[in-house]
Amino acid sequence: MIANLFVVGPAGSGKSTFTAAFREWMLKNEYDTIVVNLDPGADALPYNPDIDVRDIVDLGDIMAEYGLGPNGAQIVAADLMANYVEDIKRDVDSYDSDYVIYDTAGQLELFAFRASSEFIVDFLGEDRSMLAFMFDPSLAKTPTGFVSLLLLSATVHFRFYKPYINVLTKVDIIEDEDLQNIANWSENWDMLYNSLIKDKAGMHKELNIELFKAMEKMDVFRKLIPTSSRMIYGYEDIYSILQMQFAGGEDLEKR
Ligand SMILES: Nc1nc2c(ncn2[C@@H]2O[C@H](COP(=O)(O)OP(=O)(O)OP(=O)(O)O)[C@@H](O)[C@H]2O)c(=O)[nH]1
Ligand SMILES: [Mg+2]
Repeated sequence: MIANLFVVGPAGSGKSTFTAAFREWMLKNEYDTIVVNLDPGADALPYNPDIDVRDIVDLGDIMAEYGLGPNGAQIVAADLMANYVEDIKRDVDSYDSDYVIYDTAGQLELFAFRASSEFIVDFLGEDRSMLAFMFDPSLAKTPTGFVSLLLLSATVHFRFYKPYINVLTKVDIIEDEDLQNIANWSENWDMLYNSLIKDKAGMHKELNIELFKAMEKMDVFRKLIPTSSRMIYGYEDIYSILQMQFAGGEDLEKR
């Protein structure tokens, strides 16, 4: 195994579609890759998972057994997954695949803020894991939305303490002007700061300065990788980052 990529992000940000499209790109380029669905609440997936946690943990059963509604059952399911992590790892290992992409729970907090997830990521990914945090352009196109997502991705990083990348999804449906703004903000923090001040004129300037200083210290500023699952765009960049992180940039032999 070369690398494990855990795809995380807010509900509807494009995790499952990203997972499907990245796998397609990897396989087209002959990189041995499997996909694991770690979302017990997934209804329909845009890919056929090689390993599917829904085969192990069934939301309907949990609702019946514990007398819970769908939200409570999702929480129990997220924690129950940890009990089966050895089985999942055995399945993953049996593929002997170079790359493993993990699609995670729809609601970010189910993945990011349960103690069980930390254990699951450490156990499955060992020391070869990276997180890919999805930025939905509908939120990222406003300065406050962009800063909120930066902070959220930093919080997830803080929880797992693994290398991470920030990915902008759905660039095929975003206006050119919005895309340009997001690109500028992701590369030039002064521009982000100025847009924030303009957008929220009433916001206390000092507060923003302190917030930005803290963000800089936390190293949350990083370039966003633009992608589109519709256009299969941006996946070479994701692959390159994985290579840089885990294989020193060398393009390893295809199988
Ligand atoms: N146009 C376009 N739509 C996209 C893209 N990626 C995702 N979508 C759409 O965005 C919606 C949400 O995508 P999903 O992949 O289900 O997002 P998710 O984060 O897995 O969602 P949950 O697991 O339900 O939280 C779907 O309607 C997708 O078709 C993209 O690159 N381009
Ligand atoms: Mg999903």
